[in-house]
Amino acid sequence: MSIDIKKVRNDFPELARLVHDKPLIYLDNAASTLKCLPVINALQQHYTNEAANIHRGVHFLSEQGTMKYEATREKTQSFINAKERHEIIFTKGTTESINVIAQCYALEFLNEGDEILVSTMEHHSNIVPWQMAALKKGAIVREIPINDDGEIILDEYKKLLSEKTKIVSTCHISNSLGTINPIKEMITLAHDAGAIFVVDAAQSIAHESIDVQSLDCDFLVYSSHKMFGPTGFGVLYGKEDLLNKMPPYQGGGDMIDVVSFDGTTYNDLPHKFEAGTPHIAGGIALKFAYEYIESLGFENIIAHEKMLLDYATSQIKEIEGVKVIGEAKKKASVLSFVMDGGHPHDIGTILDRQGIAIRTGHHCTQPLMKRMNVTATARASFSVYNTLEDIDLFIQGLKKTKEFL
Ligand code: 7TS
Repeated sequence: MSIDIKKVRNDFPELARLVHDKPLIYLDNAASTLKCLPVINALQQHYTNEAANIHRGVHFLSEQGTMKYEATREKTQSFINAKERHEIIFTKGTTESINVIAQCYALEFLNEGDEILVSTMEHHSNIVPWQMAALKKGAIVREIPINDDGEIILDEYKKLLSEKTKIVSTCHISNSLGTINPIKEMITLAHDAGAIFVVDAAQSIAHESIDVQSLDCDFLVYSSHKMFGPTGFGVLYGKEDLLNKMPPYQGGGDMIDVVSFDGTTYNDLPHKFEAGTPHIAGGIALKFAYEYIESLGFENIIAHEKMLLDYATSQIKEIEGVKVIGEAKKKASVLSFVMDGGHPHDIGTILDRQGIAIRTGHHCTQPLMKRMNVTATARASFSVYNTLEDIDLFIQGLKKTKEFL
């Protein structure tokens, strides 16, 4: 079976719209994907017919909402193959998930001189929360270096690991380079050194099959909006024993057992980490994003995106003065580049006038930009609904841009 591209494109209504009177060519999928009909329908259904608060009501709508919301937790468990349903914590997204770990694990269990390792290619949300925790604890955030192709240097990583290392946190796939990191090997090495491992799966969740038990990662985080799901919703997977020993993140409704001025006790997992009314519609709709991805199949998604990346890479390299940033041997569907004589923002703006959406800038990875000796890149990132024609138009657009500049 392969991707039925016509059908897939029909499942994403936004692809039918015009931008500046041109058909939309959406190549900014690493920032956020478009939304598929089952997700849109679930959101509409909730707000039209089923809105009510969950977890606390005895009335029909509240119970129905609770069931649907909790069904997404069960689906999440099976999607990433977590051992327990209550190891799935719902958050606002990747950023919040990492902040939960930094504040409830790092701040709680790290001591002065302990080390947290993150790689050069991390998104700021996988650097800054660790720095904030480290600053308070006198711990040190150290950088796992990468080579010129944008790959983690495993020998350097091994050298950095020591009894001081308490946490290692890296992305599975880099948002700026597309590099697929050897996380399974890195997790084993971290565990051998006595450290826990956090996987930032923001860029991989829609592009690779993930099995947290086989990886044996301690935490894994991602955002729903990068996998055809709603914004403002995300996942924090954590091993039960770690989540149990962590204090709550925020205080409020739902996260308590008994509240009293003599002392409050907390709820069990997962609710201990889920204070307040969540993004109910978002949670309910995420289930449909998982099911949509499953209906396509990761084998087909990977094959389709690889075809797009290989074609786009070969085409872009034909354009004189264009340099690809990030040439890892194992790459996902992200193509970052710079062009002689053209600032990435200008490239992005000119392409936009042709209906082509790409991202430009530092992509929230300033240390990486410095390492690659650029201040910014232009980045095209592909998803399962993109076509070879999209890439032809993008390449034509780039050639026009080059003439213009
Ligand atoms: N980690 C990685 C690897 C990411 O790509 C992103 C978002 C985040 C964390 C943060 O996710 P959020 O959903 O909490 O914001 N990356 C991008 C991007 O590449 N362009 O815009 C957002």
